[in-house]
Amino acid sequence: MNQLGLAVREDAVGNIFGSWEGSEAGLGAVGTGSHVDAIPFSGKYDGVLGVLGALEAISLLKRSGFQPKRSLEVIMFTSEEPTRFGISCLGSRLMAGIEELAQSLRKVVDNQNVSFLDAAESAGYKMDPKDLQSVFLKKDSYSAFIELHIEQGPILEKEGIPIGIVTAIAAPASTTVEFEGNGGHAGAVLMPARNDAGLAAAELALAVEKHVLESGSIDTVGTVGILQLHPGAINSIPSKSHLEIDVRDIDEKRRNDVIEKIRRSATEISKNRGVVLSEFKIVNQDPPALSDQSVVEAMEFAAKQLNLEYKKMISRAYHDSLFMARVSPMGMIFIPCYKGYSHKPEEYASPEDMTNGVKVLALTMAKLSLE
Ligand code: HGY
Ligand code: MN
Ligand code: MN
Ligand code: MN
Repeated sequence: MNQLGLAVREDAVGNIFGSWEGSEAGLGAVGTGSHVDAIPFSGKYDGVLGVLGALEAISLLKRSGFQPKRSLEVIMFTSEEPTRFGISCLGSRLMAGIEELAQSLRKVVDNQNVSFLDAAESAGYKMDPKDLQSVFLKKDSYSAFIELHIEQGPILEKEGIPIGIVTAIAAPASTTVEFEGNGGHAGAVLMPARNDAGLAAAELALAVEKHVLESGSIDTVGTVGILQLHPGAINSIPSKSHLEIDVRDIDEKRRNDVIEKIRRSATEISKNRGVVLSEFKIVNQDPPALSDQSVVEAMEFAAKQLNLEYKKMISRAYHDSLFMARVSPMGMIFIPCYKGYSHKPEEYASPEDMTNGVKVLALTMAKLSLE
């Protein structure tokens, strides 16, 4: 950002902004950006493309002699992927002004009992709890926000289309569940005497799949991505189990119905197996987001100008854009990725596809900057 001559600033939680001041800097800026953090054993394009690609788009506009009217801003968001403190997209959720999150971050601890405030301080972000509210964006800070991202699905590659224009982002939700039983010796406790918390978790994991499939829509998806057993020894009956369940859909009500069925199954399983359902917590249950028509039109204009075929599509993964949509007109540009792979090391996007994405982003921003 410094090398490009952008004015760099950082907020209390480490969202980083690089601004190219326009001739009418008092107007809402045109923002773009994404994240560079990642889940364990992930790829290197998810998020990173939207940050480095944004810088390249700015560089391209500077090299071509463009003069922005509205300022252009690149944002690198804090903590999109990690859920160390229970919730993803920490930076963008705070920017969107979610008051309950600002309140909960004052006291939340991770599974090692380290508080968010202490963790932030050791990462160089010492703050007073009330600084969390300072991250909230002021009204009309952005007239548009556009995120460039790999598709994370197979459609563009399969159909040989270089650009995806996102019209909506599916609605994610996550839940944590815990069962507790008596545990005991794996040899000495006979089967009729057991209440195995691990088996309760296994049964619930299968119930998640069943309820998701029962929705009857291909758009409903559910995953048990974390399943932990305590004490985690081969010769000990699990006395505690912990599941984290991710459910998504483009239809919010249908997704919520699935979560309700999972809740009922958890209660039923705990009764049948004589274990205690010690937690059923909905961590987040976000609504979907629609792209803004004016941003979609600008992206279509850019793709047409560049002679690039495009397809309108839904984002099934979520992004910082899901939360930016609450405070700014939003749009997203997708590019193909190898076999649709994402959240695994084989993730790949070709230089040619990335170049196309950067060009569409640059032209979209230029157009929106002059409006
Ligand atoms: O999980 C998601 O959709 C995003 O990659 N954080
Ligand atoms: Mn991701
Ligand atoms: Mn991402
Ligand atoms: Mn022993």
